[in-house]
Amino acid sequence: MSRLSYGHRVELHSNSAAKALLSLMERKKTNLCVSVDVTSKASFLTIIDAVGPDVCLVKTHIDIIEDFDQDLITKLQELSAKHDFLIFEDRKFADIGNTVALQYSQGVHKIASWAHITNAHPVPGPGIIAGLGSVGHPLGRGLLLLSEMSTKGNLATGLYTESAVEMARQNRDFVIGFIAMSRDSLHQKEKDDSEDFLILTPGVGLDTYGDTMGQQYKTPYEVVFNRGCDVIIVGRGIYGDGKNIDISSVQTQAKRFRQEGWNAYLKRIDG
Ligand code: BMP
Repeated sequence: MSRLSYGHRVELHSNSAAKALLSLMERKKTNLCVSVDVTSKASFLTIIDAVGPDVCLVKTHIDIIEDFDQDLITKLQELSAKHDFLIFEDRKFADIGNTVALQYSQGVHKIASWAHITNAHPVPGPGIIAGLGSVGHPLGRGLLLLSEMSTKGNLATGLYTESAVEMARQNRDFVIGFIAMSRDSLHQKEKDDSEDFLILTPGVGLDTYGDTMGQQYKTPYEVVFNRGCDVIIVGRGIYGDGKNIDISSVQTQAKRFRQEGWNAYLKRIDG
């Protein structure tokens, strides 16, 4: 499956967010997602406008923005239209179905109203998909399950990962893929050509191996070519610590990661 082009995989999905993301990657020729983990509205929008031409997806942690308001969402949506990218709120829902449905649709952020994609930990069991799906599926949204994590010592391994994949298989209309470190957990069934999941991978860097809090980085080539992942998620590798943002350096780094990710993908489908 991972040897098929993004464009060829569009028709293997029924979910509109998955279709839109695969078409966009094919059209724009990028598999780069920038994770914009800064705390002011101004920096957030500045970085997104700078990286917009090079990304397929912008990943947000909307709850870290100090001066969040509805205008930020309006501007984010304008940038999404201007630069042609989708929006992924990295909310990591992890509660019972009834609670996550409320967290997804209500409160200050009303995530379901603007995020094309969000994600959840599978730890509560299938009820979390039912809860989020009751809100997101009618809106054409897509869900990613965290079947693995990038950090040292994380518990999402072995049977846990396999169970996450099974939960996704039971809910393919809404679960479009995984946050994972490789395609390995899917291999057996993906031989059956009707199954296709997206693998989005954080913990991607080119100049450092990690941080002081357990993050571990792999290169775009390693995750896309060797491990068969589809989208590289890069944060600090592009904008540093988020203070004193140097726009031209942000743009240079975004183009660098884009090129590395795309070349690894071309080599993979050529394979
Ligand atoms: P950075 O490239 O700056 O290390 O940022 C990585 C981003 O990906 C963060 O927003 C983090 O929340 C997210 N992430 C991760 O690093 N590892 C995971 O396993 C799952 C994540 O969502």
